[in-house]
Amino acid sequence: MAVINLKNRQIECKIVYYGPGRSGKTTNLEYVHRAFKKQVAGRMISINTDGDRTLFFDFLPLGLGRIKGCDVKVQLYTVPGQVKYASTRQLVLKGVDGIVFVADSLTVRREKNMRSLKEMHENLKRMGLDIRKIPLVLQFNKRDLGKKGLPVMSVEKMTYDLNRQLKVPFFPASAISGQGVGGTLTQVLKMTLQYLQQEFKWA
Ligand SMILES: Nc1nc2c(ncn2[C@@H]2O[C@H](COP(=O)(O)OP(=O)(O)OP(=O)(O)O)[C@@H](O)[C@H]2O)c(=O)[nH]1
Ligand SMILES: [Mg+2]
Repeated sequence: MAVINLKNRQIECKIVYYGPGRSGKTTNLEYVHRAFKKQVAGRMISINTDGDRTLFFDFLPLGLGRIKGCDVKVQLYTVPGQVKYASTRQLVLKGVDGIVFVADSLTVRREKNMRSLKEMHENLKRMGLDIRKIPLVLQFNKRDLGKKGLPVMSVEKMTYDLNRQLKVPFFPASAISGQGVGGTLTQVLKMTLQYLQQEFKWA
């Protein structure tokens, strides 16, 4: 839940990167941390990791400066994608204002993507949130692997699997090179701030 202080004209909101294990959520935040230095407002903190696996969450604070007269701060989080960390995912999702669902383009990860999206839907419902209302963007990550000869799904197939009902903005991406990372983040921020403006009429 965003913290909106109209008296001091300060807004703080929370964006969560959700998705199956190894889809590239932490890699997204690492790229943002490297490439958007001007907006990075503090250290990237990875709580409890095992190699490149997130066991609790990653956190990166951003400062967007003044938007419509308000000082806007954003907190980016990632969930741990491994199946066994279901309760941690619920915990990290608490108070979410906007979501990036990071799907893996590898064909072998098809089921995992769909299962994770379904779980996210259920977690949101449990928290009284509607997946069709919350600002949500899909990212089809690891597009580069197709060019390396690995079997990846077409954007059309991933759209059919994950977005035929939701119909939210989606971005092909390669988080490792940063392609599509900025576009994904910009879109979710735009949608989240618009949503908060409507909800809290701060503009
Ligand atoms: N080729 C390629 N590899 C990627 C890309 N994004 C991430 N990876 C690699 O995939 C592996 C998993 O990436 P992470 O960012 O740790 O994945 P995660 O979603 O945070 O995984 P969990 O923390 O287990 O949920 C790492 O070895 C990354 O380097 C990409 O766009 N292309
Ligand atoms: Mg991670």
